[in-house]
Amino acid sequence: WHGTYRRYSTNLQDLEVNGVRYQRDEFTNVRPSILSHLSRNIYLQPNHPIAIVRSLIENHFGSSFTPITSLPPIVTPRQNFDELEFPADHPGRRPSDSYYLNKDWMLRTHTSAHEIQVFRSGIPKWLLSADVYRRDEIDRSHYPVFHQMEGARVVEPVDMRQLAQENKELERALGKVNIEVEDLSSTGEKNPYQPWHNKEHALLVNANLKHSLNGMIYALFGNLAAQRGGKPLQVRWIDAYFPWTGPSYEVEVLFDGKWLEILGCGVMQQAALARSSVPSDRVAWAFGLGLERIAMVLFQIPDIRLFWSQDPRFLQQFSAGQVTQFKPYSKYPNSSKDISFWLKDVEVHENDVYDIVREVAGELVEEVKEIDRFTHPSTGRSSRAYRIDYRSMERTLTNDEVNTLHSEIGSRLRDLFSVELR
Ligand code: FA5
Ligand code: MG
Repeated sequence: WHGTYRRYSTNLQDLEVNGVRYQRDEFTNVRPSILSHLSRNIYLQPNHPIAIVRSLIENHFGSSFTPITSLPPIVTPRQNFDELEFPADHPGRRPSDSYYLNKDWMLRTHTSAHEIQVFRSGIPKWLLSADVYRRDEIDRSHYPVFHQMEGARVVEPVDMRQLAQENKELERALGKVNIEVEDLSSTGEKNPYQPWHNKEHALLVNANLKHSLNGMIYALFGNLAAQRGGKPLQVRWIDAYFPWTGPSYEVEVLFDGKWLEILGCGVMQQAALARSSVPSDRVAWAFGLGLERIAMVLFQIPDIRLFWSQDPRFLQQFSAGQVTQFKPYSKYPNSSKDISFWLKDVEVHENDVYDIVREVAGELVEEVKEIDRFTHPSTGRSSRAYRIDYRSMERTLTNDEVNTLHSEIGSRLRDLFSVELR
């Protein structure tokens, strides 16, 4: 992919963001259509569903957790990966998966990119919300820009006794509500505690993480009980792996008959925490959750692109502090078109195809699927085929309009990757 990718980036204009110039190099892969999201700040607009979910969570945790909402998205790979113990060859580092301005600067792929700096500032309990960027597939639940909230808590040895008390209270409160938590994790075995931790402290902090997040989940989803016909809210904890936490978990909520992953979390690895100059006798937990995932469920928003809509028919439906059911104004017809091509000398990564589609058609694309991948047995030539579903959330697209977009996508694929359209 590397060769491909170099060709791809040479077509960019000079890269300047907020008055800062970034020298292009072989890592550069951000596109203007992505950079245009940097100034939107939808998570800061009080009446926007993303901001409403953010406030619900902030209110649930209360004023002892400091909200942080102003950290810009351009970070170093060191912040996004190295400080969090990501190995040098981790796939997330590849330009095929992440957006780079150049080899030294990138768009954060998760809010965890700021953990070390926030711990370093000495704030013991905090909630950080921000836009994050990932090169990913295109469908109704994936968009290259989404929002995460990171939460963390650092506990000092002198506070452990109080933490035990707090855990009891949290557990008691959860016993009184209609929630069923299934713990499928194997903490202590395959998902071990850290050997250098005081075992008793590690157990208390781990339990506090679980109770705190179960409480938060109930606060968010508990009042949807009517939709579940009075059945308990089902939550499950499963083992996960993150390089900077141990034990590590993911949490899923049963919604509409499907398990929906809403967050990843764990007890901070002491090596990562030490990087923030946090004294070695403290133990911390951290989590990162997807605000869109939660907002889609709470507000019944069927397509992730809607969050970016500037249409008053969308925006005027929501107001601060209120969870209301989204009323679709209309579902406009879609237009499905295939594109297929022979590869020439360069491999084409599917994320490059998705970026070109977004670049040309933006939010007018609902989904892109690879429908065929074929290598001719005698000539050895390879072909690819993609199906692109065009649909506006706001109006009916004309045939001419769709044809123009579709042929522009073809031309760009041809110009950038020298593919031969079929
Ligand atoms: C992370 O991003 C970790 N930084 C979470 C974490 C924080 C772990 C602190 C440990 C300690 P993950 O890639 O699983 O993990 O993403 C976390 C959540 O973000 C997911 O559970 C999901 O709710 C949301 N998310 C991830 N990818 C997408 C996507 N493409 N679209 C919408 N939401 C997403
Ligand atoms: Mg995950």
